[in-house]
Amino acid sequence: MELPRRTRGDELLKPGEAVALRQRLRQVAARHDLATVIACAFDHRTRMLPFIFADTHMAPAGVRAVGSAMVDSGFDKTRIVLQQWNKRFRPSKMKLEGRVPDLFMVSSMGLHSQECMRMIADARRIEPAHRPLIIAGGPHAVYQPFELFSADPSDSTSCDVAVTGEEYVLLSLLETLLSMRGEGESMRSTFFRARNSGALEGIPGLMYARGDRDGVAEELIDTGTQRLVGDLDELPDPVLGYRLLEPPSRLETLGSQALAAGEVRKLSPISSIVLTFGCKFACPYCPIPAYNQRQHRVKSGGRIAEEMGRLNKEYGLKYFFGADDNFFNHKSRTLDIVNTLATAEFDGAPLRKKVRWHTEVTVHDTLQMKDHLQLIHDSGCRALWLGVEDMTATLVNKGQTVNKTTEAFSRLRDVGICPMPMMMHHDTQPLYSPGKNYGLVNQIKLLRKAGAVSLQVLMITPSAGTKLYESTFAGGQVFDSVGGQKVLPHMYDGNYVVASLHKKPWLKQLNMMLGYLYFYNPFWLAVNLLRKKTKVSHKAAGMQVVGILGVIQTIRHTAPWALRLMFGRVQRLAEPPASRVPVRNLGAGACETKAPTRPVVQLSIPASKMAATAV
Ligand code: B12
Ligand code: SF4
Repeated sequence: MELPRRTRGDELLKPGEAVALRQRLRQVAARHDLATVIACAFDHRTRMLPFIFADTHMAPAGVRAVGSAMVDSGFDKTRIVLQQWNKRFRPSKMKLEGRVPDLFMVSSMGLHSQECMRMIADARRIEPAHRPLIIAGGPHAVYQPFELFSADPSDSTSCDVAVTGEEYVLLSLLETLLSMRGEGESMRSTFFRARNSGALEGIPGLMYARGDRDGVAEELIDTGTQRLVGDLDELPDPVLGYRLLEPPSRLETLGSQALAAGEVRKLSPISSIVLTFGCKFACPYCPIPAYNQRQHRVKSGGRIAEEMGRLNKEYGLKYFFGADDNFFNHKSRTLDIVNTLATAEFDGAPLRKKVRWHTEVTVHDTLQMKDHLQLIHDSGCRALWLGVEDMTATLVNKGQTVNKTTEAFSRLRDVGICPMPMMMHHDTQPLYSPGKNYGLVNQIKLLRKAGAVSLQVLMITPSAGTKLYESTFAGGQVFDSVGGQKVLPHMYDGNYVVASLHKKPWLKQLNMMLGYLYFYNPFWLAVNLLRKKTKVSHKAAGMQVVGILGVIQTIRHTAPWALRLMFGRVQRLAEPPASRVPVRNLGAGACETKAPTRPVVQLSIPASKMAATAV
């Protein structure tokens, strides 16, 4: 099921609301002197293609945005810990400037949720009188907040509150809590008083538990869908967040100082940056349009230029990755941004000479922009990731065809922008189809000919918050365990076959490995090194090196799973994960009240008996 949308016309905050909230908080911040640790959950088992390098060399924008919002609201005593760099970090041992923080926040994607829960469990080891208020956020909290609460009396691993929205929701929560906080009172105690008095019910975008036992939910309160910041120029300055990063270490504790500005570029050479949010398409396997309540939100070109310039000046950051869903979504808005970037100056020098940026777009919109690609290159863009999915549009039709994809790729290459295709493998797609463009290898060959510089091949996998999510489970496609091994959250990354009706699901796993090997290998590395030099050919050779290393990691991680799929018995789920306790929904845009759901029912069908049906 997709995330619910607020009433039409009420999806966005009023202009200026986000800025005004931070101004109000700044007036009370000094009095409260909050210390905050924000952790980013990261499961190291996810380290493989397609993001083997980017995953640890790009300090995530989500935790940095939350950190920037805290600092911009006057709460300077804030530290960001990335599990990517601090694998052994133990919240139970954290001290910031000599004291246990008032707030412990944790951000997680669904696939990192085991690590997220491990950190929450560890933070709960701090005795209640000193324990920080535990706040969870990020994509996992947005799409499946109930998973952050325990309903099991023998296990009290729950956050205190999940923020199912963006910075504004968190800051609204803090404003309410600080307005009620007594002298010297802990934030956790204030939170419980606020919750019990009903003071949090008017803040859309929260989920919290009720029950007699701390950490064990008997009921969950969902305050409804957040209002979104419409004008992204109102977001806090991202420069602030980079000052808060914990330096990498093997220790369980925090260091005395945050990472020095001069070290940021070495550890996080790519900077993810918010440019736009939202996408006009409605792919049934994608949660993004519903998350954005069908809104397209943009930052102005001037603000983007200013941010890039300052991030470059303060930290030496040169490479930016737009956190866009579809940067070319709206032609005139895109042109406004790129025109500004192409002509912007920073400290008296053209910005386009100092920075390079990359982002995600669609094939369809690239062709709409075909007359402006040179301008886009001149504004600093050097690579675009395109959701090609299946070039024949059999899996999903976003207006892509073999000819259109080929045209888009060659036009991008001509102006010096690397086309980076993202493909989706699925049950009905064979490895090779003689004389047709349908097979995986046939399409990879076409993409390579068209000029693809890198490749992503992922198996279509159910994603929470999408139209297809529930029906994929109901259709018996989703595996619960294979050969006795449970499918764990970190395996929902598209690299593992965890949902399929193919009678030999191991073939799908093998196909992905072969697809990667067909694209990334020493032969193509040599070809790329030797072939005629073009604007992007050296980048293709570089990507081959990264890709070959990535393939080794990918095969190492996924080959044992392929063997299980071959020989093991597949147990299937009949329902997606759901809250085990009733969820009471308040406020606009909240889903209908759910009754307690039944425990997950499993279908047990030997893999050999499954029909080779399409997804
Ligand atoms: C850039 C990006 C990446 C980059 C960079 C990741 C990084 N290290 O920074 C790369 C390319 C590496 C990547 C990889 C993957 N990604 Co990605 N990625 C994105 C993307 C497009 C933007 C993320 C971003 O920077 N947003 C901007 C920041 C500011 O927003 P945010 O992270 O949502 O944070 C806001 C709120 O969530 C909230 N918040 C966040 N944390 C916290 C914490 C607290 C305490 C609070 C209160 C609030 C809060 O406040 C923030 C500010 O508004 C999103 C889609 C999107 N538009 O958000 C997908 C997305 C995050 N990715 C997703 C996925 C699935 C993946 C992959 C698994 C894809 C794959 N199959 O390989 C891999 C995972 C790799 C790995 N090992 O982790 C999913 C996650 C879905 C989920 N339910 O968890 C998303 C949401 C896309 C989608 N399908 O909807 N990704
Ligand atoms: S085009 Fe991309 S971002 Fe847009 S709905 Fe489809 S998958 Fe999602």
